Amino acid sequence: MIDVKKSLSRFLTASALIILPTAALAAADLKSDDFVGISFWLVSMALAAATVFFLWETQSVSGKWKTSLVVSGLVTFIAAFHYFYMRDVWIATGETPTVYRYIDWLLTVPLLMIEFYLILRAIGVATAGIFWRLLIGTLVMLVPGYLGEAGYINITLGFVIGMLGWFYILWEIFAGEAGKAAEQKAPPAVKSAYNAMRWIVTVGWAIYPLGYVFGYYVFVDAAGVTTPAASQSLNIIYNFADFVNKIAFGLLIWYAATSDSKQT
Ligand SMILES: *C/C=C(C)/C=C/C=C(C)/C=C/C1=C(C)CCCC1(C)C
Repeated sequence: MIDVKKSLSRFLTASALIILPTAALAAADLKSDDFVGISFWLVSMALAAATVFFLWETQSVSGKWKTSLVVSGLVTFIAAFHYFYMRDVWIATGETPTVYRYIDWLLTVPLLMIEFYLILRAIGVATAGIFWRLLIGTLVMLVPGYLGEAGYINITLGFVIGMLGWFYILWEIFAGEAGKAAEQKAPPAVKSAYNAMRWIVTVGWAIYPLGYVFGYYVFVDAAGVTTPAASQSLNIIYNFADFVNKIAFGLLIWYAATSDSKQT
């Protein structure tokens, strides 16, 4: 008999394998001393590989974990595509690809927040309130960040409101309903995954505001004009952050899923 789920996951994995390299065949001319361009290239390939890995691995985890792994694969898939575009913008123009960056975040950050919801749902303690609060926190963090970086509002105003959005997310996953549910009701494998995930959102996500500070405050000359070092550091820091927060985050979920699936 044909196992439909298995075939579907193989089909998805194969599609990713075919589509992603096609998108990567850009006519970009990477210079050997363009380290920001190199970082775009490295992260785009790591994201593409992670996508194939997460989708493929859905086959070897138990049912309740499959959705979490698929979402991890979607995050890296969406990001890989945006990285191909961002890489080309950077290599062709030397400019910061702010709009692609934020479109990517606008899709992938809510998906990462859904991971918290899914991991709690897998043990039957998720509520709609958790989902909505994490989503609102995401928007309050990202929209002002974009408006600041794109020059629609004051750079500091965008930063401050964005920070408040991030703190709201942290509050929810540590002390709010989500944090309490995980604390009180989760079995060990889920609890340790949840713990590790929220530390990524604390420490790993802190890399982003750091990039913002380097890009808009540190490398600004006496006349208030940004220097090339500003956009270089901004992009290197954001690229590194995406590597940690999309791939390492997914690997944590994969680790929890495979350990939990072996036990049951
Ligand atoms: C995959 C992409 C991720 C996980 C992106 C996360 C982005 C942030 C945590 C951004 C945070 C920011 C602030 C906390 C202050 C304002 C500036 C931002 C938007 C860079």
